[in-house]
Amino acid sequence: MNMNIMKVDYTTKIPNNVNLAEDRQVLKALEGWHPGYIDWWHDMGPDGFQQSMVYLRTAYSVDPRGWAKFDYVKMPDYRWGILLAPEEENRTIPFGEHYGEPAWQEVPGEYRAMLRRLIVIQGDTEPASVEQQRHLGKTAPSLYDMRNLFQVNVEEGRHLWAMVYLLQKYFGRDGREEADELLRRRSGDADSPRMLGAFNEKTPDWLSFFMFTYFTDRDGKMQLHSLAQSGFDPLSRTCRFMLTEEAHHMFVGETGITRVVQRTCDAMRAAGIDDPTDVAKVRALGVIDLPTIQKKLNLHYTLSLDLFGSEVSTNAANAFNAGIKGRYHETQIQDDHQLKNSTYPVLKLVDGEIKRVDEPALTALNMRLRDDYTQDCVKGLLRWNKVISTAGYDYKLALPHTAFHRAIGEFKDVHASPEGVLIDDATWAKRRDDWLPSKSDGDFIASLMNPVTEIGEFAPWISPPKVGIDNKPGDFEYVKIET
Ligand code: BYC
Repeated sequence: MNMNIMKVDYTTKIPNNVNLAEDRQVLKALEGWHPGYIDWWHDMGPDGFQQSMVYLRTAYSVDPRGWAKFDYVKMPDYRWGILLAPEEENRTIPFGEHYGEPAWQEVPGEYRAMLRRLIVIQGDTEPASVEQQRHLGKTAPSLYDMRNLFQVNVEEGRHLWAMVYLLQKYFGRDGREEADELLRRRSGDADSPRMLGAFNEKTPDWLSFFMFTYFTDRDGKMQLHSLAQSGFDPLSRTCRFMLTEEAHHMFVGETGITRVVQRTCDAMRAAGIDDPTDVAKVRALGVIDLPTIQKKLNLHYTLSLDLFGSEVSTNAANAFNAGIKGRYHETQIQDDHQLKNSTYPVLKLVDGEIKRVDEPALTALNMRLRDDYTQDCVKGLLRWNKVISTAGYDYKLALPHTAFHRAIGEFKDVHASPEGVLIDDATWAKRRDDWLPSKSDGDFIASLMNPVTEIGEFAPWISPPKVGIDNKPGDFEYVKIET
């Protein structure tokens, strides 16, 4: 393997392993974009704490055996850089009409618009999530959690850089314009919102943050995996490295929810509560009751399902045929990688009933990726339910049916219960607050969001983690707060 690509050049203003120093035009474009990025970070990045020293990891190499270093750094001084996974020698396009041809090192003219659209959509989600999470530092349940939030935030910033590099290097003037637009749109803005639904929602509290990093970052994982298969090699290499960082974000979500569930179960046990659905009694203990956790889960899971687009999609078919966006673990699938004659079962609304219908596999790619996603989601639920059953409670968190609470695809115009029973508007209106967080659920959670900034201390609604970041001890000062 080429060792130069493993190491990252940190002597330049923009750290990179793509030899930017000799790519004057792109370097100039990126240096031109940099001040706007820093302005955006100050305006829309974490609110407060910008002068605090945060114990962050920074990617120093793309070697999977050791790529990051931990150290105290002020967030605005974080070294955002361009990191691509090493080039695979003689890589070929692993699917679609160009199956088996050498991977492209330049953008193929005929697919330029399609590629640019996917890169822009991917890029748009990264700053969006930072904007959604910008107020959370102020209510962090511990310095450990605060540090994890900021780690996620700086890395989403880096993922924006990754997409902006592709736009500026491979798409000329319109790439530069798109790069500027990525700094102009704002999550939730009425005139200039972010592109995808879930990224315009609020992340009002830390339970939402954990749900978001569990469910929505996991959509990111699936989409990045699909793009990592791309015949456009620079995109593939960028996404492969992004996935390394992404893993930590989902860890934050999974362990965050585990710790909330753990704390709730511990508190219920200590108080001698046998019925976990006795919401008022559980809330009186100052912890989040399991039914409310289920509602938050319902919300974030379904918002994330919408991110996969329509179940049946010609966009998805075209991107696959073109060799631009593949399937999850494409190279490990045993088939023709062209989907010429195969079908895939899709849940559809047929004569007012939810039915499984075989569709051409090519147009059903979004559904397939979403199914892979759902399977991946289940793992966390097993873990959380284990905590609940170990505590002796007969209560199970569950993923709602895919027809429930949808804004995109087959079920966007109907209402269904979490079990997948179709219901009319009046029933929906009556039951909505039983299934999704209500205003009063939000107010209750908000009442618990009191910051805890003493070293080694945790808010009373969440358990401490089992291990520290970088194996640090429980009394480690993850953030040295400077106001
Ligand atoms: N909201 O054929 P359709 C991440 C639009 S997350 C609004 O159904 P397609 C991260 C669609 O654009 C991963 N609009 O779907 C996580 C199209 O509009 P146009 C981000 C939507 O195109 C946490 C029309 O509906 N990456 O990284 O097959 C923190 C018909 O489209 C939505 C990607 O998404 C929606 N939810 O699939 C930080 C990868 N869904 O063009 C980061 C790139 C659909 O006709 N994106 N529409 O006007 C894609 O692969 C696809 O564009 C999509 C949609 C999966 C998003």
